[in-house]
Amino acid sequence: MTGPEPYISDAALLPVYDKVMAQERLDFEDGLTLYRSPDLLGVGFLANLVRRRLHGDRAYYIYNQHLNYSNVCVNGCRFCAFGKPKGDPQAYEMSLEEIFAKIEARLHEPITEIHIVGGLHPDLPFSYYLEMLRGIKRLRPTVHLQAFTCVEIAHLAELAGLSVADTLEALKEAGLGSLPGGGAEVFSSRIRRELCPRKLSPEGWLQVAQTAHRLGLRTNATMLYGHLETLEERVEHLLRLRAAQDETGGFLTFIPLAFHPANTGLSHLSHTTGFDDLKTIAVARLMLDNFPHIKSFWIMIGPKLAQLSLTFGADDIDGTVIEERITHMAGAQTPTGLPRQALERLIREAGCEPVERDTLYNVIS
Ligand code: V47
Repeated sequence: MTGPEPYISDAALLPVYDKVMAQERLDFEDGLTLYRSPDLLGVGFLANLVRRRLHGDRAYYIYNQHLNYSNVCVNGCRFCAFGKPKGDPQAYEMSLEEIFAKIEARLHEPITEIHIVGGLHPDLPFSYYLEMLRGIKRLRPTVHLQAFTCVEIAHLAELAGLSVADTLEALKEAGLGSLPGGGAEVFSSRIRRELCPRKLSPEGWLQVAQTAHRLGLRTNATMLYGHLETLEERVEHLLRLRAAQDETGGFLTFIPLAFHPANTGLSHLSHTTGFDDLKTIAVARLMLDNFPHIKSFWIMIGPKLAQLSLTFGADDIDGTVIEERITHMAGAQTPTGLPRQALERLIREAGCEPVERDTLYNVIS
């Protein structure tokens, strides 16, 4: 290769190319330049340079099971079709027996992670959450429990009358392995006022994540994009995550979440476009230089785009999933699960090597 010109047609990207080659940190203006550039292939080329530097041609997936134990939620976020107030005809909460039956029904499968997320239930006792983790561990002693977003953790701490650190310690003792990345949405006070005024603040979300890191728990991070946020607010969100990661280093994976409008308070909005989905993955890979992994969640952007994202900065396409409600309540047309062979085929045909991982990215096969 003589220079980047055959791969980059937008001259505005050339200074960013120089920084990427020199492994220099990108700043707010670089983030905006990347987002504003019409040269998607150029931005993808830059993100792919970083992705290959970190992971070669490996692409990860996991054999996991999702469990959404209850959709009862006191927050009422406008972008969410999943959460319902208590007493709503569509509200549900699983008993511990129902949860254990769901785990038992799939004991014959080589599941390595159970991903557990729910709404903010007003009155389920803290013991319910502890017993949930303990009971699942009894049934599947070696499984990794990735459970409860930072928002749920703050809510449980309040319910239990404990500090966040003591809440996390108690959950860890009951079997908690790591925290999923949900609930971050966009760290903009304007967006939070408009869409989720009752939700844990950005500072609160970051504090829970960093407390978890200090206790030795890894956590993920997300950004819900494609609703009312500006490009500036997206870049700001990424920079706040990067600054937090500089301090505690416990974030494992960043997952951009494409907004699904159906059945939400924003149902008049359109879906995200493929261009924006790929661009967002690529910008995340380039800005989050201290995040080991960028995951495209195929449930939200579809298997075909998730496959393409593997050459736009993503090194992970999540997993088998099987039963997912948050995106499907908001109108997702994707399947609710994919078999291992389908995931491996997507990865292989993208020119990558499929690597089955556990939650902490230890290689399984
Ligand atoms: O926090 C809610 C988002 C999140 C909608 O950590 C919506 O590996 C799109 O965080 N359209 C939960 N998104 C899911 C989540 C997640 C998913 C996969 C992997 C991981 C991980 C985390 O879903 C919520 C919220 O930000 N969400 N409503 C909607 N209408």
